[in-house]
Amino acid sequence: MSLEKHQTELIEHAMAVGALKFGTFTLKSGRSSPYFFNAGLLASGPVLDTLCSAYAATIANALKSTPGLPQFDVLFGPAYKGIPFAAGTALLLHRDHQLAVGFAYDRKEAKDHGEGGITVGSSIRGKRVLILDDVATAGTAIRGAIDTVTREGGEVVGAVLMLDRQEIGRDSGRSMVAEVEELLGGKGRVSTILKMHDLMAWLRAHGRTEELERMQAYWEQYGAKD
Ligand code: OMP
Repeated sequence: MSLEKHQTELIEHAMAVGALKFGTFTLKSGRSSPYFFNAGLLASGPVLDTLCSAYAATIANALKSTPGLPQFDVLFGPAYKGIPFAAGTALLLHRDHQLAVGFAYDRKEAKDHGEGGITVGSSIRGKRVLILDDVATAGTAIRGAIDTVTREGGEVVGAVLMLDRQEIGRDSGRSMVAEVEELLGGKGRVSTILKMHDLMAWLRAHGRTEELERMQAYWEQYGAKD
């Protein structure tokens, strides 16, 4: 499996800033993982450029594929980490891919004065919305974002993720992606910049055998096989 340029750039830049680490980490699920990707550390102009360029390229490719992402009006980045990522990606979709879309995000706490409401930015009511999220493991965080958009009157037509850890979803014993795609109307509705297997391909290409073996063992235990 060969990686695309934007995938390699994201892996290497994320490692350089300490956002992607190999070692031993405890996840939200309680699983002990041989790697962890903390998107909150992608926090400088250069690394934001790398990440948002990768999101924009992934979205542009997925819009042209079959089955792929449907057309959408607004990119929704859940608070907090998704806010700068959605803004940066909307900018690059316009500048590099000639796609004009709005961006929006939620507040963690609803505001009861001024303009009120829980979403900020472009209106999502009655709009086709693409959710942009960072890491998905069992799919709990992405489901929360889908609920928020739906409650505010938007139609979630798809999602784009920075990293799909390729683990089993919350509900059915199938992969997280299969569960979320079903929720959103079918195959192709979830696109990702990187999957766990892309990280493994990078480790293999760089001769990092010990880390690769630990990743393989984790995948055999917790990976989604569908
Ligand atoms: P789910 O909600 O189960 O899909 O897990 C996604 C969340 O797990 C992310 O929003 C993070 O809070 C956290 N996480 C990471 O950020 N990076 C990882 O590599 C792994 C996790 C995790 O705990 O599973």
